[in-house]
Amino acid sequence: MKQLIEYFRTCLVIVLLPAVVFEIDLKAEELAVRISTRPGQMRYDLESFAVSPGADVILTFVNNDEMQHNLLIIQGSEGITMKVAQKAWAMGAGAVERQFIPEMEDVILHHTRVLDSGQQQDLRFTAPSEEGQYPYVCTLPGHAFSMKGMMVVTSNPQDIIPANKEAASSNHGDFELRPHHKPLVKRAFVEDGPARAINVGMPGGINFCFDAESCAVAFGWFGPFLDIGPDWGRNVNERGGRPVKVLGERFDAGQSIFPLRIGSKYATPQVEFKGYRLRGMEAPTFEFTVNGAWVKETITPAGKGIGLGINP
Ligand SMILES: [Cu+2]
Repeated sequence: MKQLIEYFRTCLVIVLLPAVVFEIDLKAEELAVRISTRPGQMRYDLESFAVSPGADVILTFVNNDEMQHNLLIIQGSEGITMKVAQKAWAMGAGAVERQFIPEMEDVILHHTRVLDSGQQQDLRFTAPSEEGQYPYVCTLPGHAFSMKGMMVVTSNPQDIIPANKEAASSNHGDFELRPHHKPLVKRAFVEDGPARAINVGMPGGINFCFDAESCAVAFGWFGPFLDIGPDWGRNVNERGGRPVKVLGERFDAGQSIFPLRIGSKYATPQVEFKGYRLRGMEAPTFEFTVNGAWVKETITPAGKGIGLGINP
């Protein structure tokens, strides 16, 4: 009899066990999402993912790039991604301490801090109960043009978009020139640019066009660098190809500090371009004479916000 009870008890345990395990499985309905960066490309490696409404999400953001990045999940109508990014870029001096997170509590749902190269951070959150598209973006200066993606909240798993092709390809043309780990210089005529343009793209998304005629920065822009497609396949002769296209958004290079004047305040200075020097990772140095005096200027991204700094 005792043996029989023991037998039934064992059977009961065997029958119950799978049910218990199953229940634990159901309770642990968590979605683990891992997003890292594509080194040197200013992109997330995952540009869309789907979650069910109200799901528990663990999003691990891994920064395996050399640059700093963050990740904000936001909500809002079309164009909200750039609105948030531009607000972050306009934060000025306090932006770094505030992790490039603008004060937009109703828009920003979750965010990481600014991660250095090699760092990672987990975001644990409950997915919105409302179905829809929730963008994510990096708000470091210039990054939002390419560093973005979409969290799709849907109760229909079939809606899961396999690695969002649209976001990944963008409309930057077939020959987008990208500064990866060091500044890039491209001597080419740019649309609406000066005749003797030297274009510099810097990792971090700050770019500028130096006018070798006036020896001053003509304009700057942030975001992607150049579409050299129109100039592609031509000879070195700059005038041969069609003007290359500036990608991203132009900003005022701060004309008040240009042009540099030596000697009389009022006379138009005689400037002569002598050349530029590129040293690996460092920003390029331009050399020219102003009324015979030799001048060297290193042009770097501004310490804060969007802009350029000049280091004589
Ligand atoms: Cu970034």
